[in-house]
Amino acid sequence: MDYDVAIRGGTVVTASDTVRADVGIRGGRIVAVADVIDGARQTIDASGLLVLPGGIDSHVHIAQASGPGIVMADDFASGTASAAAGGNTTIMPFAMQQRGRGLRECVEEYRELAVGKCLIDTSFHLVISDPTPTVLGQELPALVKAGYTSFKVFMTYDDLVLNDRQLLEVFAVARREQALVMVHCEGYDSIKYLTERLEAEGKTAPYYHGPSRPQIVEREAAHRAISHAELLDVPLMIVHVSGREAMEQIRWAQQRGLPVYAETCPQYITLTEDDMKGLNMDMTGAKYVCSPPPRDKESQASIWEGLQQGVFHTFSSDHCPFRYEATDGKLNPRGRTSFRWVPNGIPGVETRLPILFSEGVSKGRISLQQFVALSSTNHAKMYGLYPRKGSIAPGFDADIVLWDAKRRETITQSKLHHGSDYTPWEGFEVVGWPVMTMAKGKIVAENGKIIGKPGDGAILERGLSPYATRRARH
Ligand code: DUC
Ligand code: ZN
Ligand code: ZN
Repeated sequence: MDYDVAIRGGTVVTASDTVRADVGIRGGRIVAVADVIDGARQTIDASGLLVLPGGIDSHVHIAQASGPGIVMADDFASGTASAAAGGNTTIMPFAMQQRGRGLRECVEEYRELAVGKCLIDTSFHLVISDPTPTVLGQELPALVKAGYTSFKVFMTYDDLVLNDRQLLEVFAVARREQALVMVHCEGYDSIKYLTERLEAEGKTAPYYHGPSRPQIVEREAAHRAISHAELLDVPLMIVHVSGREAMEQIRWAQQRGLPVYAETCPQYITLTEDDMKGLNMDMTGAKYVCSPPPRDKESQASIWEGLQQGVFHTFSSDHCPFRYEATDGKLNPRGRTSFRWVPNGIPGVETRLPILFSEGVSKGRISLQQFVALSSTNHAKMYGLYPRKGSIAPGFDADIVLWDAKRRETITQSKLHHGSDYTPWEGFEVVGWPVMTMAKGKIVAENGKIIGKPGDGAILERGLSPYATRRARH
């Protein structure tokens, strides 16, 4: 048998096993995992390296408008290049409906931005912000059938928030179509109330982003979303969980047997609210403003507990890149000074895997199997890409990252490929680094150098999530 590529001498790690094996690739797919693979046109020496399924980041924002005049710092070329350099082979951004517009036309616009630009495979979730009868009765069911099998709803933000009645109506469609609903759990009215109170007290520095949306606000919304989902008997994915309070709601639901799933992110295991103080409460704190906000050390410890015990299924970046020093950036948000105008979100698609590996595997908090599950396999399973993506076995796409588990690196902006002009992890030291990323059998990034080309990545439709089909098959 002949192969296009053989990856030889490495240690193959999946969500269930660690084995010394070679990997044979033909036509962009894995066709053999064996003791010895000879007879390949190209041989890659992986001795001393881990051979992992490419990272799947199921929560990123690319080229999304974020209010008037504010656009994200990554387009699909830079966002996917950055992802690939960080060891990822698939990303899942959002196609966001703007209020007053049809869902289908918004989706088409996002697709247009992505087609021909992506270096790695890309698959969209939807965001529903205007659940009109046409959206719920026609557009959404048609889009689920067309492969957009997950969608996000928000419980906050002026231009995105759904009220309880609307949430229930969207959940009902998810149940009927067996799509997976993702929820941003933070309570709109509480945030608005607290924001106005803080501003009236003159507390407008970026630091007060945290006190304007404390854990109680996230916990209340998580409980409300879980209750609505239970009422309608629909599975739920709660995204970007920041700390103990919301996590305990999720664990409570899971212990009652409810199909409630959860995601967390690097910021909630490494950053704290103090980062938003910047230098002496100046605007540099804006570099860490994201929602929900980073919490405290105690919350970080609870998130680790949730990662270790399986409360969390996915670990995503929530890459939401803005520039700091730019007219559309975080330093001078729309010419205003209050934290309320700082765009919410931080870049992180390229640093997600090194941070989880270093803080998790290198520090002995999670196993290699848990790392692979949390960074790749569970994303594929959760969002209908399995068994095409998310593991190393015959039949899977040859989406592979060669990983140096011993390599020490210091994260710094000059090493990264995203469109932001900073990283929140400047100076952060990690042990474990991606040295080569291969997507569908072709090298897309090697040692920080981008080799792939825009258009190499496809826009993928997905199957239904087995987690959304209620009597779960997973
Ligand atoms: N929610 C996200 O999912 N990403 C960035 C900001 C936000 O509120
Ligand atoms: Zn969100
Ligand atoms: Zn997000």
